[in-house]
Amino acid sequence: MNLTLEPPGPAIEVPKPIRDDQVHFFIEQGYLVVPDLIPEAEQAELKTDLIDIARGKYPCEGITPASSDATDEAVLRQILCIHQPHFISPVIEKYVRHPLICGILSQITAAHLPFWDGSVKCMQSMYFVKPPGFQGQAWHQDEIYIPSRDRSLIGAWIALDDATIENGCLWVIPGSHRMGYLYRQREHGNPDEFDFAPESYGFDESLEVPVEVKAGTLVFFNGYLLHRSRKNRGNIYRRVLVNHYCNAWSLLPWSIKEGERVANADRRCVIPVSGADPYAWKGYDTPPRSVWLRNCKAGDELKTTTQKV
Ligand SMILES: O=C(O)CCC(=O)C(=O)O
Repeated sequence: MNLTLEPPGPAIEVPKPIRDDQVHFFIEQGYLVVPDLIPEAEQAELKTDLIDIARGKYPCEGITPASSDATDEAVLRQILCIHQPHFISPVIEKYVRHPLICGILSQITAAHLPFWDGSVKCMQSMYFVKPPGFQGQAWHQDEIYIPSRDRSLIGAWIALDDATIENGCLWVIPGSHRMGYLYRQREHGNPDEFDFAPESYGFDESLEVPVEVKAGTLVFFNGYLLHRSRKNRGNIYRRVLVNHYCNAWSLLPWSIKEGERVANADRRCVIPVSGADPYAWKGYDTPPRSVWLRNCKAGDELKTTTQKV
């Protein structure tokens, strides 16, 4: 039953790649690991695009093109993370719309709601490079940063290197998303382990589990799930493209502007990726030609660590 009078956007058909028990695992635990989703050729395409972005292939604000005689390793060595690479790179945008990933998203993103038709939109991408010696991200819940209206924010974390405890894999607290509680935050006071973002606290950290995965694996996690990653203590990079999505039926009151009300604020720099966008009549904002580079240098360790790209 659809009572809306405004025409939705065109329907985007996607496959339904996972089983019901996997959908239920996600609803219950707040995360889901799907191995072998991205074949080696696609991983290689994403890794090449990372170098291209960092070398300035796509002219934009936020990237100073590296000199042509710099090695790939030197180009990546200073980068913790590139925010919103899909704004500038058609390759990253292609992976935002990856049919298998979006198919899974159409099964789980808002599967906790009694009524949902599988429609999903994307609002953010982040390309973590995380070279050896670089810090991780302290405990947090993504909905602190990108609020949805129905607890449907979801990260699709694409491992492009094996992610291990040594090189700073994700750690999660299974089930911590269930009540939709947002934990308090404070400065973490541990700049060697974590980058500058504050940490959530007020819960039993001993419940955390590491999510060690092979390259090509997808880790999906709900926006209320407590998660963190530690410093890269290995000697290989830990590259991950993580894209964020939510139910297309949810408004997106992200970065409220002056004079705006939370109730109807709705950022429209979004990409529909499955089903139909019920708010298509609002149109879409053109993304700026800019990215934000997070350089979190790990000081002198960088100069001495042997690094493999
Ligand atoms: O991959 C990481 O190190 C952290 C990712 C993360 O915290 C996120 O995507 O919200």
